[in-house]
Amino acid sequence: MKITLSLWDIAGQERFDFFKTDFFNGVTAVALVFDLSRPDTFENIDEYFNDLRERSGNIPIILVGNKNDLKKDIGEAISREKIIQKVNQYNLFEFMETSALEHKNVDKLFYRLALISLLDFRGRLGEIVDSNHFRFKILLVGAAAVGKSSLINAFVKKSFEENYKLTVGLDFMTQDQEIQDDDLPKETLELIKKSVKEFKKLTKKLYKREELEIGKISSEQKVIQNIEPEPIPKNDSIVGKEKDKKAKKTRRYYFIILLIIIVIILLIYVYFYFFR
Ligand SMILES: Nc1nc2c(ncn2[C@@H]2O[C@H](COP(=O)(O)OP(=O)(O)O)[C@@H](O)[C@H]2O)c(=O)[nH]1
Ligand SMILES: [Mg+2]
Repeated sequence: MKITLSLWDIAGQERFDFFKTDFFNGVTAVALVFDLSRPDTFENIDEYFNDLRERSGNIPIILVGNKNDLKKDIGEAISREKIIQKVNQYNLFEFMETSALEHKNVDKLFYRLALISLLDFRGRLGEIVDSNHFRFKILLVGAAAVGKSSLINAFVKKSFEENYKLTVGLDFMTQDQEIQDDDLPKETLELIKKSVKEFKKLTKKLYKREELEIGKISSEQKVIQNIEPEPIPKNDSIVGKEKDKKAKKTRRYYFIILLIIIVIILLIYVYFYFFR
């Protein structure tokens, strides 16, 4: 089964801005990444988790402890118990240690992300490319400099950069991944097959409807002839016209008042002249 992974990587600093956006729409699985050498990035997990649940419901999440290679120098900065407790507390799919530097568990991580997307298959529009080809949107979240971009780079480009390059806003890459049917439970395969069938039916219907609607249009209507330049309005825009109308109205108003005043003065004059 071919899976095309769309990998979305966000800048950790922009958590608040990012969680307000639409980037969560259609996400099928998330890697929640922290740095095994920096406990503060692990403490952050709760905030990310809550935001994720709020925005994406119960999509599967893999907890990732990156920079496993540093362990041999600094030892275990975050206790195993604490990590396991977090996995249980939040019902995360699993925990995995990785090293983008040494390319440890990198391919496995993305394989698992593709796999859990299939396990949690919801057959949303856009996920099914073909009966044997699916497209999933994977998101990597976590604090700044935990190695999100490095993990994606290691997986897609098989390379690693020492120099820290800040991700600005959002980065996006795609990569194909083969998944063995044997790795999926029978029920999941059945569900996927059923979804594909329904999806095909639905697209057929949509096509038919489109054909019907297009069929209604007469052939003359379909041809747009006589393409002429549209008249360019003079400098008087709509706003200008509105202003003109208003000015005219006030002018008329002042004229009527002036007329009334003249008439009154005239009447007073006539009164004094003839009756006194
Ligand atoms: N030792 C070690 N350093 C890493 C690893 N992954 C990333 N880094 C380094 O950590 C820094 C931040 O990585 P980056 O991928 O940009 O983090 P992001 O902000 O989460 O995208 C960079 O200097 C990387 O070279 C790793 O597995 N081991
Ligand atoms: Mg980055």
